[in-house]
Amino acid sequence: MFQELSEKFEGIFQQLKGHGKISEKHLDETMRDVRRVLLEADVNFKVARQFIDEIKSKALGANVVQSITPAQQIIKIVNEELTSLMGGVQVPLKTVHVPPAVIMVIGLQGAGKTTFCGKLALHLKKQGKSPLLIGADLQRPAAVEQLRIIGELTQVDFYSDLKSTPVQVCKNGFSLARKDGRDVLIVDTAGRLHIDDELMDELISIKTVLNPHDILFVADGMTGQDAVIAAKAFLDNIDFSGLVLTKMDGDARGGAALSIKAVTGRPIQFISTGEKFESLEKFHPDRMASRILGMGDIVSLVEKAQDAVDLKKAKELEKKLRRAEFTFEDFFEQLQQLKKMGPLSQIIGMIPGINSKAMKDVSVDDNALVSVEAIINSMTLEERRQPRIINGSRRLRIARGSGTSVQEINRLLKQFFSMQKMMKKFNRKGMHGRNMQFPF
Ligand SMILES: Nc1nc2c(ncn2[C@@H]2O[C@H](COP(=O)(O)OP(=O)(O)O)[C@@H](O)[C@H]2O)c(=O)[nH]1
Ligand SMILES: [Mg+2]
Repeated sequence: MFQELSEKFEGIFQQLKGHGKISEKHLDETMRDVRRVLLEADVNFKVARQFIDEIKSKALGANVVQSITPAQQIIKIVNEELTSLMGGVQVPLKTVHVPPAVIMVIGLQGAGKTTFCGKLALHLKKQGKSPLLIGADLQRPAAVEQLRIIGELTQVDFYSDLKSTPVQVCKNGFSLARKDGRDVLIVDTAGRLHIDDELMDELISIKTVLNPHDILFVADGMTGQDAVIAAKAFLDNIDFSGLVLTKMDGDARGGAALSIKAVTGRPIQFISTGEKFESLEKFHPDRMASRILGMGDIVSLVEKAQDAVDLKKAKELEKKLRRAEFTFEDFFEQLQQLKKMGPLSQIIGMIPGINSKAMKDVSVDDNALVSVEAIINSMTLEERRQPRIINGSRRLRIARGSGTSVQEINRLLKQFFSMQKMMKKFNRKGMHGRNMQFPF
């Protein structure tokens, strides 16, 4: 996420770090660089100017110029200002005393509304809620079908009626939710390529009948200032309560994330980071600022892991490791857990100390994982439990079955055995994760 932006900030700070003390002129130059970087990331120019002024006055106030660690101080100030620019704190969905909570999802066509509805439903389901998805985008039958399938995949109930009107579908959906004792209603609405009055009228009438607790505007994070302009135009018609930025896994430059709160006055509440239903994160301005400045985001990483990893299984695995019985079966299990956390490249980007520049040369190959998985899939249970029995003819069979080569099997086995050996060593010396290497 925001790799280019991170790299440029790193470059600026690197230069600063080379100086024991900095002059006011140097500070000015640095701030000019920061401003340029922001504009290149497609940050609204007024927002960028204000941001720079703020940092400058803070830096002068803190006497950074006199200080012996000016770089650290400036980074700290930039970090704080970025955090406050993006809203300061995480804003949760409303707490509702009389269920169902009604969440209306709006935005332009293709922004990612329908996908987000599914992600949010799954997210809330994991928290023990019982959501109902309402398909109120009746423009195209395909839109309703898309949400129905999403409901099926996420195992969340869905209601719509192509023969009806959006307002009527919402009314019926609301009664249905009441009747079934649902606590959340997620309403997917129609979008357009451009804002038009007809759409606004439709959304306003839905808003009027449902009186939603939260109205979330979904913005395509890849489109930079266009997303900000669209958000502002929607806001003038429909007073939405919060924002969702999607497609943050792509080459989003950061412009939308950095300016949309300042321009609309509405907080970013979620970001969507992929096409998988699990790729949804609550938006934390402080963590995002740290990520942008290349300081990593250990908190989100740990949360992701806790979310994905089955604690009981992890305990069992730990026991096995201690007894050095680690097999391909366990390894396969681990792979699945790792996969649930999202693409490796994303996970690694959250680790502090791994800056984006260093990452550029390391190719984190999710495909490598795929072929390791295919290889293990092609093993029999016996082979997974006792990899020692995998002889030449078995290797050939596994290679054919997994669409890989015998060389690849050899490599994996070799790495696996050395990993197993290491595990044994751990047990003798006690568990410490250093030198622990996975065979990919
Ligand atoms: N890479 C990526 N693609 C996304 C994300 N969210 C949605 N999409 C894709 O964007 C396209 C439009 O999404 P959709 O939910 O149908 O948009 P809608 O028209 O606003 O309902 C689909 O191909 C989605 O798979 C995301 O966070 N990352
Ligand atoms: Mg849609």
